Amino acid sequence: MREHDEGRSGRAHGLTRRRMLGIGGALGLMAATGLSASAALARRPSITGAELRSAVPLPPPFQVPLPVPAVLKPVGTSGGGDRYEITQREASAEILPGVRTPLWTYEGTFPGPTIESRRGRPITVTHRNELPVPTVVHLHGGRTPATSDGYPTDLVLPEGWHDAAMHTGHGSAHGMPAMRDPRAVVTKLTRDYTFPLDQRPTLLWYHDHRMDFTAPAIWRGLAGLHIVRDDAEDDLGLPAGPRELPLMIADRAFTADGSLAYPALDPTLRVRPGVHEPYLAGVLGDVILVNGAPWPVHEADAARYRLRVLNASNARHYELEAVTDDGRRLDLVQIGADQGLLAAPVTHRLLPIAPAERYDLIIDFKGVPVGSRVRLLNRLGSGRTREVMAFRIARKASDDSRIPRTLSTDLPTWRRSDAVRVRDFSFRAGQMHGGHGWLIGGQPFDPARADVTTHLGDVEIWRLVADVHHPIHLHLVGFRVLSRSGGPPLPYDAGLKDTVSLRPAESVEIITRFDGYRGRYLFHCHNAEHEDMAMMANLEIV
Ligand SMILES: [Cu+2]
Repeated sequence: MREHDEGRSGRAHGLTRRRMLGIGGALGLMAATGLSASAALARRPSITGAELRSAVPLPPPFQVPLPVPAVLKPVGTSGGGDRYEITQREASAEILPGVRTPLWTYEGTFPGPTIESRRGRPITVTHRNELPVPTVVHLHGGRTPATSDGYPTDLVLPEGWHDAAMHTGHGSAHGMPAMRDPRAVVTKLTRDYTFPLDQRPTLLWYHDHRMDFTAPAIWRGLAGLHIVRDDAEDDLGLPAGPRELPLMIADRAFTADGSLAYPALDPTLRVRPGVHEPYLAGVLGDVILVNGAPWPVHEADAARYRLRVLNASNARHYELEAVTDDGRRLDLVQIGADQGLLAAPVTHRLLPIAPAERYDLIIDFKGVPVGSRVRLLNRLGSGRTREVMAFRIARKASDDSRIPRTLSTDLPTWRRSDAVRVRDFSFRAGQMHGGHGWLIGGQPFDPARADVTTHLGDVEIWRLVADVHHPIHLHLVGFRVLSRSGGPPLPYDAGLKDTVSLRPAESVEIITRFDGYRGRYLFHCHNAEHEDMAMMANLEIV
């Protein structure tokens, strides 16, 4: 049976000019120049957010070597699984040459250490919070029981944290009522997160997901990679070892003393959430980091490389291209999406990537002259933000890697007729308790409200519509993109996704099956500032 859920209807209608003015940042500026909303949207603004400018001298591009985050070693093995320990603590790092930058870190580094796991082999990660604020860990893209999924109120409190501070703090910036959540499971100092990892191999990432404060916590450094592997993927013959590189791309800005700049209303991140007015649509930096290094360079063989790209930026979108010194664009051969291998490779010349999306790419440096460079550029940037990183081709080399024509045969094949329900959700700016908010279906996030209740195993179609850019992420499940604005999906929508990029005024249909575990999960915008300003909703699987 097919039922249409109109409960949180999000019918597409044009943005009003008033609403455009209300959201600040780039779009506010556009509205102020007198463009009508429709003209503004016709221009498809490339950014949603406002850019901070660094107050320190920035290094020239392509000088700092590309770091590759260390792989974390398990501290033990028990019951067929591995145990890890991560301490969340303050540290400082030399991100810009000659400049010390204080950070909040997992294990003292940014990015945090990479966890490498095997499909179906469970792991437990004990996180210990030595930071001055509560934290929550979410494994993005993980098929994780709700108790370990990092619900935003499942806080790990630091030593000496008083509940009073927490409860007066929640939501005060936007006048929200204090969000006491009776279902929250709060722990003191440590928490064991258990990940069964019974899922397709892919690049996941873990990051902070604390209620109201996710954006500044990620910005300060609380993000790391997690790679799930399996035998079938190992046997494909893809580039491996030193020719497989994870690339965590994130923009940041720096103050005169070398600290990370961030327009928090409360720089202690203890009490009052939110950012200053010009940044309500998102915080962008003017320095592009890859694996924590500014515009790095990597010495490469003239051979195929597997690039596992994550956009870990709070709000910045990129449109990536790989350009040789003589102006040739190299193919970006996509072999995987957020949730693992595609059925077959898809070749791109330009690849848009929204916050939290991942692409698994093959790039072939064979034929690029030794001593020359291939620059990874961002077509949506301007000035220094047009550059991302470079590969310097250091030597000729043999290459026995391959790109099989069939990469996987286990992608879900849900059809429209499989869906038992269709739901509509709008993602739009709006008023929230007298202030600015980002709303789903016209409502700000409330842990106590059941937004979506579905049955384990149900297939549903969701129709998502946006005002400005909103990368929409579902916890627990992967989904497939069915359509964009009534037309077919775009080439980069292939495969199984967990985050879909809604562009201004766009509508997207996705289809998924809610399987895995019962419990309380989330879906939300992964523009981290939007997420902190209430663009989240509950997904209850019963
Ligand atoms: Cu958003």
